[in-house]
Amino acid sequence: MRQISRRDALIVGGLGTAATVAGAAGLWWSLTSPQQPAGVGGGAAPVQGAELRGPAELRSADGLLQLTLDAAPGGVELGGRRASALCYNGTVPGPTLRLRPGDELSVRLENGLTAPTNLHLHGMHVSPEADADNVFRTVLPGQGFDYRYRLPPDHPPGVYWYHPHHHGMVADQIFAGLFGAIIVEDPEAIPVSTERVLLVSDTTLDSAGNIAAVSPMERMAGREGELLLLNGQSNPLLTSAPGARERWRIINTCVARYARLRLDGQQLQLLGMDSGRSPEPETVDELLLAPGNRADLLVTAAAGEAVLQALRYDRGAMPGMMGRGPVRAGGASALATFRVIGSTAIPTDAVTPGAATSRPAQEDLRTAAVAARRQLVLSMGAGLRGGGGGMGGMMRFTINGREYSEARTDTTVTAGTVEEWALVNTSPMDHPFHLHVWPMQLIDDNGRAAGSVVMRDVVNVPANGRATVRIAFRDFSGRSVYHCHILDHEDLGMMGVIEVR
Ligand SMILES: [Cu+2]
Repeated sequence: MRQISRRDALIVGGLGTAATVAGAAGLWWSLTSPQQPAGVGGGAAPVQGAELRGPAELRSADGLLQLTLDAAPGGVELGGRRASALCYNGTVPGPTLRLRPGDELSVRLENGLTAPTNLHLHGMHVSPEADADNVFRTVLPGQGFDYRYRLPPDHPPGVYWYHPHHHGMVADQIFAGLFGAIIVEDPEAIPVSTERVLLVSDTTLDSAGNIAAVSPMERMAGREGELLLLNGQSNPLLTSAPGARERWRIINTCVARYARLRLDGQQLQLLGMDSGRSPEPETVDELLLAPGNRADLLVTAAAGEAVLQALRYDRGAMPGMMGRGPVRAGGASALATFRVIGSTAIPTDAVTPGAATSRPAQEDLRTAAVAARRQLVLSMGAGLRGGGGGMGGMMRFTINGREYSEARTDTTVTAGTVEEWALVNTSPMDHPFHLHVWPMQLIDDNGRAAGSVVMRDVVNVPANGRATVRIAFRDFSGRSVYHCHILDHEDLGMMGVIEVR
């Protein structure tokens, strides 16, 4: 492995502080989520405590949602500071799309950026081909493209999201603001007093309000921004009344940051994660959302003020580093403040827990006939990326020893079959594994067998650990991808091509 330059070492994981450097390569740093600094990027502290804003909502009617998404630079407020970001339709996050199973979604994507882009519907069970969820398509600057997606009539309801997926630029474009929520509505609405769409993101602004560039070291670690944001705001205020039952749709859109969430003093019930549904609401104290994961949560409000905390999560350390750095003080960052005031005004019979329990039964692949078993090994290694041209000093990020190549098909699957994949992580960092189009059922999570049907489209594979999933390759055929959802790792090559035929 080539030595890491001191310059690289000084720009570390979103801390903005110098790492311990003992000789050029004697560097170590923790990938624990950093505490949100009080003031960043030129000394201006993020403005906190404003009332939460929600993105604009666009809803399908008569089975169709038709819209234009303009991806372009724009001036927005991030954490209360003026920022030059990348926006969909002028905002960060972009508009929320509300769809129903069986709908058609028609999106005209206009590329007003200076770089190529495209569009991916994360977690959606739609075709990966032609003008649908085709990540191999490129939309050049100044050009547009008409995407058309048809949701199957039995598409799972839940929380999804959209973002660019042009290989090599995914992390930069999402870090700069290109993401938005998709809600696929339940067949029968769950009665709640308030529904909130909450997009967790992070980014770093320089003193001029531009999105900060990141170093090769930050890319290898997976960048974590200095500003932790909820709907583009820093620690916004959510107000509610005692007894209110709220539905929170939480999306972790961060490039690399794990969201380990708590809301102490309030009752939380998990309806589902990703496209997976709990058979009945599951009481939880804490939620871990890897990058890309979503939670569908019921919050029953109790009087008082609670802080939605993002706790530190240790996702491992870079390989090949020596010694241990200092343990940093501090713990959680405040993602939002939940203020519950006033008198109980919610008719409790309208929000009985039973009203949320009638979930459609999910198929259980644990008893399915398995047509093929595969092993996918996620590795980080010394050695020069792509022969070393231009990216000297970068570690290799591979799946089964290979870096991503669009031209190569890594995995060929027979349409209609069920496969079992062992996801093996030989590196000392966690990698959240994402498969497009076809949801994964978690069978074994690092030695713990799943006790129920757990459907995910992002499965965290812990450092030096493993996970086993089963996948039903139903409904759609075509070429698509799987990859690490630390999007810097994806851009660096930790992605493979699957063809279902
Ligand atoms: Cu990774």
